[in-house]
Order: sequence, then C-alpha cells, then structure tokens
Amino acid sequence: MTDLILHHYELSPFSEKIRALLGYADLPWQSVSVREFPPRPELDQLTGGYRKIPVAQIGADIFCDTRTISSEIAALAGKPELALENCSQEVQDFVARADLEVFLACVLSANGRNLLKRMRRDHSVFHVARLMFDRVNMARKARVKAAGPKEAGKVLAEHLQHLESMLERDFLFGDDPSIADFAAYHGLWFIRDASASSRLAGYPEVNAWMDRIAAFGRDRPSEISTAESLEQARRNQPRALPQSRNSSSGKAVTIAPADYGRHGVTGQLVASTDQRWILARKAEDCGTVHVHFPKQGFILDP
Ligand SMILES: N[C@@H](CCC(=O)N[C@@H](CS)C(=O)NCC(=O)O)C(=O)O
Repeated sequence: MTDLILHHYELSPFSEKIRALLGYADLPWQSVSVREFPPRPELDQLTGGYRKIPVAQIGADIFCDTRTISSEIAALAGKPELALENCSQEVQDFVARADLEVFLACVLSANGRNLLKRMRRDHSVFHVARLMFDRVNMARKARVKAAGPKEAGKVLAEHLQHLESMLERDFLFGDDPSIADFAAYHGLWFIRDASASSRLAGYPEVNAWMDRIAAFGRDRPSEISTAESLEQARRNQPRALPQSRNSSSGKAVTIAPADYGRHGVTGQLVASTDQRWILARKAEDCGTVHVHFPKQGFILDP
C-alpha cells in the first residue's frame, strides 16, 4: 500500500495538528511542501481547487480537511479514538470549538512581529506581503467573523484556564490522547512555538501537556516533489467506495467549506456516507481521483 502523503507548510497550525497525529500514530508518511498561499496549481489538480491546507493523499484518494484526514489516520493506525465520529458528543463539541472559535482567537493572539521575522528568514518582502494580502482578503470573504484582538485574548485566557483545570490526567479526556488533544494543541503551538510568544507562560499544566504532545515521534519524513505526488495519483486507481446512504450519487455537485476559504470543488458525487461526501473528478495529468470531504462544516450545492 502507498504511504499517506501530506501536502502542508511549516507554519500551518492545522498541518501541525496532522504532523503531531502522524507522530503519535507512528505511521510512515511522505511530505510535500506547498506555498503558504494560492495559487497552488499542482495541488489544485488533485483537489479541484480546495484552498485550505493541509490536504492528504493516499494514491488517487485525496482528503480535504483535518476531520477526514484524522479519520484516515485513525483507520490506518487502528486507533479509533483519533476519529471524531467515534468520540462522545462532549469530545465532538470540544473539538468543534477548538478548531474554529479558539483557533481564530489563537491566530489573533500570536506574536505577529516574531512571525514576520521568522517568515523573512526564508522569504522575500514581496512573498510576505502577498501572504498578508491573501489572508486579509480571505478574512474579508469569510462567513465567520473573527473576534477583535481584545475579545480574542479573552477567549484564549478562558480556554487556557479551562484546559488547565481539565489536565488532572496526562491528556484532556483521559490517560491517552484523543483527537481532542490534537485539536486543542495546534492553535496553542502557533502561539507558543511558531510565534515564540510568552502568552502561555502562566499555565504550567498546559505547557507540560503541550510538551508531551510535541514529544511524540516527530521525525520529519523525506520530502517528495509535487510531481511525484501527481505520479502516485496517476499510478493508482481510487480505492473501492464505501456504501452510500442515499441515491443522490452520480450527480454533478459543488462542495465548499461553510466558514472561510470557501472555494468550491466540482465533481461527480459518487458516495455519501454518514460523515463524508466523495467526489470523482478527472485530473488533467493524473486520471480519475476521488476527493473526500467531511459533511460537517461543508456545504453541498445544489
Ligand atoms: N477546517 C480546516 C481548516 C484548515 C485551515 O484553516 N488551514 C489554514 C492553514 S493552518 C489555511 O488553509 N489557511 C489558508 C491557506 O493556507 O491558504 C481543517 O480542519 O483542515
């Protein structure tokens, strides 16, 4: 079987969620580094234009959103607690909030100056300016409005106090990690580790828990080129489809995130399960691919 390929970039918090998960799951994976902002024409060949990062790939199956990616990792690793759909409602509600409201508060609470300095080490002023322009534009077109910096600081402080009180055991919901730990980790990683901010300093339990997550086997796998990832899609057939719930399969539809980065992907709906929609699309250079989306947080049109 082909390894999972992760299309990601270093400073992406949601990519960090998946890198940490892969480390914990102890799975082999291959890395494709992508640019921090579109256009990403090679990746678009696989996804059909989904704009968020990360994206995972196994042969000719493409997984959009960390909800579907973590379910794949859960299945590959035999760790069902890493798939959101196997968790209690309490965990699911916690993850939904951590991945949206708290994540946006974390982005606004990071140390922007340090992030800029870090970006400037590897990139031109022009590249950084394009990234900032892209993000302002993305926020302007979003359906969810992020809080202002002051409100974001309040959301973050309350969240940190809540985590501090939850951490009587090693992980948020018990002695072993669940998907909730990774969902709560990546936004805080962006503040503490990516932006070198001291905002988390007064929370010893949270810091010790973050260190535990960061310590999972975090060896970076070998880098492959985008061309190689397209070649893997070309060489493989999409895997067998799961049993669908309804008879809408076969229609041409467009699927897009409901919150921000709402670029739609058009294809033929070939499966609809409790959690997922799967679209078949013809990718110019690599034949038919199946693109998997979670139902939660996405809109199907028509
Ligand atoms: N719900 C998505 C959120 C992904 C997300 O917001 N990713 C950020 C990077 S961490 C993004 O795509 N930003 C815009 C971009 O990179 O072009 C998921 O769980 O994968």
